[in-house]
Amino acid sequence: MDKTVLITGATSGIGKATASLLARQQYKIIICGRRLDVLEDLHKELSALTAVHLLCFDVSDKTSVFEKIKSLPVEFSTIDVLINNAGNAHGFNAIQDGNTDDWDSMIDSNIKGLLYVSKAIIPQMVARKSGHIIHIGSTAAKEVYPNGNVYCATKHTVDALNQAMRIDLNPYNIRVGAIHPGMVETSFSKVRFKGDEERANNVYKGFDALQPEDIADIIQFVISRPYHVNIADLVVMSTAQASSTIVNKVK
Ligand code: 8X3
Repeated sequence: MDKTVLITGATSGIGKATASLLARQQYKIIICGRRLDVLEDLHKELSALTAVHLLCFDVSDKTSVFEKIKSLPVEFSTIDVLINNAGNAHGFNAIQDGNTDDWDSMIDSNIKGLLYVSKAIIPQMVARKSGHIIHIGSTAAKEVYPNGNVYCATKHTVDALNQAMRIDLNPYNIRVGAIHPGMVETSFSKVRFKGDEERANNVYKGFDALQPEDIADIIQFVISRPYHVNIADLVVMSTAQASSTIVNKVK
């Protein structure tokens, strides 16, 4: 496989599952994340399967994003697919009780980080008149739910940017699309609830939640369509989930 895929947030959850699946299918992959030790372990594991390069940076650190992407060795520097996956939820409070540091963190990674990484990679896609950008949004990009406020706003922005990039990049033959997962059993809720494992685990109890591998599978499907096919916008929930607030849980 001569396609190179760059994945942000590759150290856990959907990003890690996607890196593993694409490595098994011999895509060349660039794994990006903030935790060097985890990236190194993953690099070691996946190098047995395919060509892997790691880039350690925080997507919200503008200078670092541009420097690291510029530092890619020539054999990894042509990026065919960008997967904008990094992002998180911090806190779960009504707007009047929200923590402004949490708001900053979500806006910095989910919006600004996605923009910086895209800005660092889009010019080469424009020059080549080819490329594929996939945004990992959320059902929170499509509806707002109690206490979701700023997180939902950041994901609505991802939805808007997905549409905006598709429009602006349309003359350049670039594919742009988003996948919007519902509840996926990852460390997402643990981060949102600031380490409260019991509360986090309860989110995924009583129903068959989506697993990160389910979304990785869909990403692999999306990127392997013939080039004239662009999956523009895809909402994915577990069968038990009907909306952000309606989940059929066994009592
Ligand atoms: C994650 C899904 O339901 O917590 O983006 O918003 S949810």
